[in-house]
Amino acid sequence: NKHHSAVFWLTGLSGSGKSTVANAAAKKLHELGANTYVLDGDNIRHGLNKDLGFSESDRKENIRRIGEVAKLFVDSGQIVFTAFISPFQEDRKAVRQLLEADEFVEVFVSCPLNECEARDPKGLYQKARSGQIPEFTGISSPYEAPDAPELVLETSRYSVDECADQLIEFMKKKSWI
Ligand code: GGZ
Repeated sequence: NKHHSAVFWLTGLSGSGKSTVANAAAKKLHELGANTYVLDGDNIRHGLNKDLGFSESDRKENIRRIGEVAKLFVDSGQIVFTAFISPFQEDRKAVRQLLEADEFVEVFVSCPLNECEARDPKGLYQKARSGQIPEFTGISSPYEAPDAPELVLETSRYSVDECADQLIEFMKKKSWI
C-alpha cells in the first residue's frame, strides 16, 4: 500500500493555479492514505527564502533551495508538490538532475497570460502593468515554458478538480499509488 515518493514540480505563470491544483491533489492523495506535502510561497518565500527577491539570480537561488528541500522530503517518503513560477528552463533542469529519473515530474500548469491577467487574484498584474512591480513574470520578466514536461495541466480548459484528477491518474498509470 506504500506509494512511490516523487516531486511533482508545477511550473507556470502567477495566477495559473499552481498552488490551488497542488493543494487539491494533495487532499485527494491524503484521502487515499498517501503522505504528501506542498511547498509554495506561503511556506518557503515567507520563511527559508525570505532573503530572496525576484531578480534573475534570486529566482535561481530560490529554485535551487526549493529543489534541495524537495529532495529531502522525497528521501523522507513524501509525495511532494512544488508550486513556484520557476521561470527558467536551466534552473528546473538543475533540480531534475538532483533527483532520480522517476523522482522528478515536471508539470506545466498552462494558462494563457491574458487569462491569468484577467483572474489577477491579488491585483499583481495590474500593479505590474502600472510599473509598481518591476520584473514581473510575463510582463517585464521572461517565462520559459517547459520543452518536454511529463504532464500539462490546462487550467483554462479544466476545473481545479479535473486537473487534480489528471495528476492522480498519472500516478495511478505508473502504479505509484
Ligand atoms: C512574479 C511575483 C513578483 C514578480 C511578487 N514576479 O501569484 P502569486 O504572487 O502568489 O505568485 C507570485 C509569487 C512568485 O514567487 P515564486 O517563488 O513562485 O517565483 S519564482 O519561481 O520566479 O522565484 C506572485 C508574487 O510571488 N510575486 N513579485 N516580480 N511573481
